[in-house]
Amino acid sequence: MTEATATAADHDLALLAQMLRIRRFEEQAAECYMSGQIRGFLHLYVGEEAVAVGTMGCLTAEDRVVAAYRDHGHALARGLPMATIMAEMFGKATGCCRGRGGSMHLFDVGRRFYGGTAIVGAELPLAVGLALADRLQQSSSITAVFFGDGAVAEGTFHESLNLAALWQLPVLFLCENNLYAMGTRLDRHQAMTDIHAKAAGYGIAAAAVDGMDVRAVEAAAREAAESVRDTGMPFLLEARTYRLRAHSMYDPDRYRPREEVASWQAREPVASFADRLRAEGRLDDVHWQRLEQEVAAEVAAAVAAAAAAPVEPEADLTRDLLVKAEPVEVNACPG
Ligand SMILES: Cc1ncc(C[n+]2csc(CCOP(=O)(O)OP(=O)(O)O)c2C)c(N)n1
Ligand SMILES: [Mg+2]
Repeated sequence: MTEATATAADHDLALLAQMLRIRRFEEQAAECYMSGQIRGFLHLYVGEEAVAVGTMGCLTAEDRVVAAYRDHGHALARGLPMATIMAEMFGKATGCCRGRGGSMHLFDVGRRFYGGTAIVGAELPLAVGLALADRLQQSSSITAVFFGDGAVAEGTFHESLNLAALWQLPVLFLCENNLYAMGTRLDRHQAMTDIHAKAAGYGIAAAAVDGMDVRAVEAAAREAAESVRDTGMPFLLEARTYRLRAHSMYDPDRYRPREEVASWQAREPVASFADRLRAEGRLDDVHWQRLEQEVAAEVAAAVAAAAAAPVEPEADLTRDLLVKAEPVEVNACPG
């Protein structure tokens, strides 16, 4: 094996390991939810791993990342420690937001990971604002924002694309088109379902990619990120993917034909990439088992640490509150 092929093989195995970490983390999170250790909302990223993993490697540590509420995979791929994410989901003080944000609000300024946003479409103007700040400060960072097909129906999608193009802002818009916004299929809320084609209306370059294929995502994301860096202009990449679990833990998932789910399941990104690497002679059973064991140990350690961690002390409850506690005079505002 030449040095170049060895490096390519290592890279592929790293992609596989990242996707497996997300998959096993999500499966464990579902179990912790059923046992009552995780409460509130929980949206799993199972089936969509190739999108976050394929994209994140094309960004530098100085770039900025914004995600929607299905954000565990993005946070893991961005390098937030698994234990910190799990603790956050357990509502513990050792979580990345000291347990105040939970599953939908993972956040880490040091890693330039700005959410986790529960409001559909809210991630888009946030990303435009971050990119505007970077442009004004003449920074070379770009901002990548992940959003769902459901966000395309929001006004913020159009406003954000328009302003990013008008003000020439370095935003990589990454639409995770998994065909559904809760129970609403894309063709029931969009007159024109080719999401990337909508970018033309704002003069923004765009492409679509198979979001189940991590290599394809990586190649497309690299081109897209390079375009944003080289031109300073936005780019819209639509990754066509599928969530293999229900929308959230509350969703009975009765709106999707079984054959449809099965056809996407057959192409699920972790197993299909592992099969491909086996066929190429880059992965064998021993390696796969070792990988599974390493990931299982990391997940188990994250759960144990989260379970043992304290909740935030009561004395800290008013920490970070912006509103003063003094009574406000009613009708103090003239007119
Ligand atoms: C502004 C707003 N409207 C409605 C909701 C309720 N809601 C939560 S998730 C969701 C669907 C979003 O679908 P999509 O953007 O495709 O993301 P996916 O769940 O498929 O990842 C909706 C409508 C919300 N959170 N925010
Ligand atoms: Mg969706």
